[in-house]
Amino acid sequence: MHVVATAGHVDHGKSTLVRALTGMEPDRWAEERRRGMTIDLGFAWTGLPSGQTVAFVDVPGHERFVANMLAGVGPVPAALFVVAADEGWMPQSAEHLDALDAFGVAHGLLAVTRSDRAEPGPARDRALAEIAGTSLGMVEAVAVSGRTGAGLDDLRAALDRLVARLPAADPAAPVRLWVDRAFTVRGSGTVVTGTLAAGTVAVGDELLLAPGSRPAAVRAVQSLGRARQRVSGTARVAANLRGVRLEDVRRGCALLTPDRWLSTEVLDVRLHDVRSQQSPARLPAELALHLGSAAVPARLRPLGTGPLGTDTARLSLARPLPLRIGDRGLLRDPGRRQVVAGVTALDVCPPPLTRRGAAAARATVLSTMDGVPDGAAELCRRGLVRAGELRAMGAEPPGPPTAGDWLVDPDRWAALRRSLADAVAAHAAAHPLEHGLPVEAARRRLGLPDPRLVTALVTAPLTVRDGRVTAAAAPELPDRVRAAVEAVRAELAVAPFSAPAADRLAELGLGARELAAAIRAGALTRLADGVYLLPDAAAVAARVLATLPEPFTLSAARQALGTSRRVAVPLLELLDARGTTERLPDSRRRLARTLRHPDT
Ligand SMILES: Nc1nc2c(ncn2[C@@H]2O[C@H](COP(=O)(O)OP(=O)(O)O)[C@@H](O)[C@H]2O)c(=O)[nH]1
Ligand SMILES: [Mg+2]
Repeated sequence: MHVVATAGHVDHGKSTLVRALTGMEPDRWAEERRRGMTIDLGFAWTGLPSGQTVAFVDVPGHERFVANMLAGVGPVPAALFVVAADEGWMPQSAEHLDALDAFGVAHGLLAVTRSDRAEPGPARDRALAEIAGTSLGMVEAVAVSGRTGAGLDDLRAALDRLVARLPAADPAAPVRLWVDRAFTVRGSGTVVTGTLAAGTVAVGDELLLAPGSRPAAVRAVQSLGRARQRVSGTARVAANLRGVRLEDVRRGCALLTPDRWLSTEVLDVRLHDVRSQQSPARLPAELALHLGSAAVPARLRPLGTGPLGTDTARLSLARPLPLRIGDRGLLRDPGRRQVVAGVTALDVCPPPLTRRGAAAARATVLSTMDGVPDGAAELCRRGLVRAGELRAMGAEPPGPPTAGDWLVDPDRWAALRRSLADAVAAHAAAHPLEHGLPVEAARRRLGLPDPRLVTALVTAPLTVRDGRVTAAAAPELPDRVRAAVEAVRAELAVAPFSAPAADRLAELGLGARELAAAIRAGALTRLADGVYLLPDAAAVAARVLATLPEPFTLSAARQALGTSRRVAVPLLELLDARGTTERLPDSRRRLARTLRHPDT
């Protein structure tokens, strides 16, 4: 199926033409039929001589209802442009053409209607000249009369040629169904309709409703009035949803394949076809972004200039939209009732502009971007990004993830590896008793979002043991030494601050060389000459001391730790040096209020 939107000035015969082609009534509301004027979107469809089916989204031409027109045209890839032979080019002819151009609609056809009332030549020539300068380019023109039926067969043939040129949509693409109508059907609940650009909606699908990510299960699907198990874009789709109340959904919402779309309130865009009379740099700041069937208040911040003036800008939206790189939309000035510019989304997840000069730097980056998703370029710019997030932006990951779902730019990775080595060395110097830098502390120090990235960064001579990154090689202890060290560790596990006495160490055969090896292996730590404890002794001591009334004396600390002065004195000095404890002028101590090393 193909979907084509009508466009053109009010009363130029759009609805009459759709009625004549399809035998269906596009003006659904009684008020529309009473006033003889389209107010809201209408839907109708017909077979073409080739056997193809074309559905029409019939739009209102009156300037008061331009927002409805934009919601109908936004998701549709082709337009049937209508101009009346007897009236010729009119204000909404121009406004609708501006909108099609801003959306980047590339396929179209001109119908010169009411040609029973006037010679169609002048209106046709003017319209073709106007259209030629837009994204539609050169289009076929057919003179018709919705009243007499003259030219309708030519129009059907021309529609066949038009739809044959439309690019095929990918049925496997993620679904983003922009809702253009929502209503309830007695006994079935909420139904939404929309133009499905690509992808497949099937009975039983678990989709998400944006904004808000409310789960929406597809209970039933219809297309062109018939129940279907599945419908692939491009198509008109009606979906009966479970879990969604009518008040939860309205025009401008979208049904999404889960995890495949980013909802964003901030995006960087390229402006094109800026139509404001003013200098482009002085575009109004408060605009409306129309994209898909949505219309959202948007604040515009110009960023950079190109050959035609302001060329890139940041948009801040009043509510989030599910957007991808390359999405086309338009900006309208609701006050002046005027299409201001088309936009192409360049970056749907842009960095904040907080530092001085950030906007100018951003403009330089944006000047290199064209709205065609490029996974490698995105990764290079970001340094670090989840593969799923990149896909949700519309870009393919350039390679396999480095850790978890994380992709890392090679240059960034090399720099991170150097930073990690530095951090481990600095930590070892500052904390000689600790066996390496905790992975979580390394993650924070490197500003990484996931500890798995730290682990992935570790290569020889660094290693990870017991949740810490260390530069010390982990030499395997000879069996005899290991047994002796394990005996010491077992004793310390029971009494963490009863450092083995010299004769106990001698009895186990642990001399200076063996003890040094045990320290390198991370099995023990040396607190002072001849004083050996488990590597986590300082942290355990801090927890014990935290239970004491403050300030406490050395003697109170010694008793709480269940140890002697031989251990307590160097241990407290170490804690003082690390800022865990604070030594007062009277030699009593308390735990420091702000720990200088909260990581450890
Ligand atoms: N004579 C004549 N009148 C037409 C033709 N097409 C539409 N009309 C009339 O023009 C008026 C507006 O038509 P309509 O289809 O509602 O225009 P729309 O606003 O573009 O949808 C109606 O009174 C129609 O009867 C045509 O081909 N010939
Ligand atoms: Mg109409």
